[in-house]
Amino acid sequence: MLKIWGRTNSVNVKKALWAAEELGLKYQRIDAGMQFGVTKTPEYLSMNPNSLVPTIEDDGFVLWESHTIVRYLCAKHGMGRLCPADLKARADAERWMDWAFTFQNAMRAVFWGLIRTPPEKRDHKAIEEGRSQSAKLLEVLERNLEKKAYLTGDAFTMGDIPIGCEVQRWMRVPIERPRFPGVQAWFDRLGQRPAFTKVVDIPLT
Ligand SMILES: N[C@@H](CCC(=O)N[C@@H](CS)C(=O)NCC(=O)O)C(=O)O
Repeated sequence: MLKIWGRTNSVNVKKALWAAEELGLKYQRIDAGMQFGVTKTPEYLSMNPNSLVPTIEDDGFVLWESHTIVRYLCAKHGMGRLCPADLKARADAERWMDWAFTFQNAMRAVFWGLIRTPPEKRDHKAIEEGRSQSAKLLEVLERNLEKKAYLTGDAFTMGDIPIGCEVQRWMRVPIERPRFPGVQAWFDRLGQRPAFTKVVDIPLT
């Protein structure tokens, strides 16, 4: 059975879990990272020398890097659906997957500052810079979603998964959010997917 190592509150672990859930895969999740440790053990380091989560093992094949895991699972189990079969449509989805890390970088100070740092230690300047940089990036997403239901068109694909996890953090942190009607409508659509509500849209910790 597919194994997925990683704590459920990690944005990058959520991507692997969401893909597995959308694909209806049976999997075993093993807690790892932060308070659970595990990632510094020799066994784990032999699978993932970065000492980070997520890592998966599928029939003896070990893989790390969350977006690559999503690509792999979708290509293996969802070709022509979650993984577009057409090369250009697939590249379009993959472009948004990679862009999700651009957005993650902008959001880092916001998420860590407001969710994982006690109020007296917060760097409010860094939080505001991250918020404003993230809002600027969302203008790009908004332009793409103005006339589309999902990132690459009418259908949900793997292109929606990484950025869906990143935008969930933006939507749930206590900040001022400019109005982005296209992004909001897309996020509401994601909220109708049982897999999203099960493993992604859980309280931020
Ligand atoms: N690019 C890597 C980044 C992985 C990463 O930074 N994971 C974080 C959690 S989101 C981590 O392992 N942090 C240390 C920990 O949880 O102990 C990926 O997408 O898989």
